[in-house]
Amino acid sequence: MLKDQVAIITGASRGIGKEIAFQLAGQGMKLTVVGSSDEVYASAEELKQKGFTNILAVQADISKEADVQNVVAKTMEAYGDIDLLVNNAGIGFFKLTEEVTFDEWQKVFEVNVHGVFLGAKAVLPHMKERKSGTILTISSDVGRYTIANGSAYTATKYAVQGFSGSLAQEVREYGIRVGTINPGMVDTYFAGGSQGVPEKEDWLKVEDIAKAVVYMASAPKHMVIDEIVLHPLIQQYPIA
Ligand code: NJP
Repeated sequence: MLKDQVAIITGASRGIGKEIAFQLAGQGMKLTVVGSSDEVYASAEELKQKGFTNILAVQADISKEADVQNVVAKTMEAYGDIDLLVNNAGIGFFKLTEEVTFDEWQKVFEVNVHGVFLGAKAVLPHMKERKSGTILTISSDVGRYTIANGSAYTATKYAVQGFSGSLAQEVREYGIRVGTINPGMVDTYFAGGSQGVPEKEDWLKVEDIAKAVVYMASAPKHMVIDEIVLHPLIQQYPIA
């Protein structure tokens, strides 16, 4: 079903986004992979080494409107269509509120919230014209419940939930589906961490999240999966 369709995946340099790219390429999709560092080119190269041919890498900061517009323009130029946007890129940090600088607060909102808005805004005209498309955002379980020492990050993910829910209502009549995937702890490089370390052995794996993306994106046209929440068994949810 996804074969020959076109997907844009943000934050595909590493972690969850990179695995989403591999799994969507495995479904036969044509991809634009996005990251703010040149690591995104290495990620695209790995995909090509595996034999996937329709892989376009665009270095772009999703918090900058011109960058996001460029991603969409390059995708349209290369493939002529956009079926799926996966808003995956995100950053986070965990500290007491009084220790968060205003610069840090602004930065996490710029990437996690503004980036999601800018991505959706840029693909919507194309999807509306075709009366079809899917916009998925990797949000978080903390978009659904609050935690201590993470007020800035939590606030961004609540914002993303609100945005996605509202957008879903707005674009339903155009055949466009909007959903969120809300994971608990995933073994990635998130928040300056390392992937594959023993402490994260029981955490969710990037494959778990990527499979949820494939499932949501390949749902039949008459159906929208609004949200998937998933956790490692070791993680208590919801927090009392
Ligand atoms: O993190 P990481 P994850 N413009 O650090 C890119 C959510 N989540 O895979 O820019 C464009 O391994 C960056 O690439 P680069 C989380 O909130 C996670 O875990 O080149 N791209 C890299 O490819 C986030 O929304 C957990 O450095 C930008 C990628 O983003 C999503 O999962 C739990 C960018 C980050 O890879 C993926 O995070 C949860 C920018 N401005 C939600 N800034 C978890 N891991 O436990 C960063 O609930 N990137």
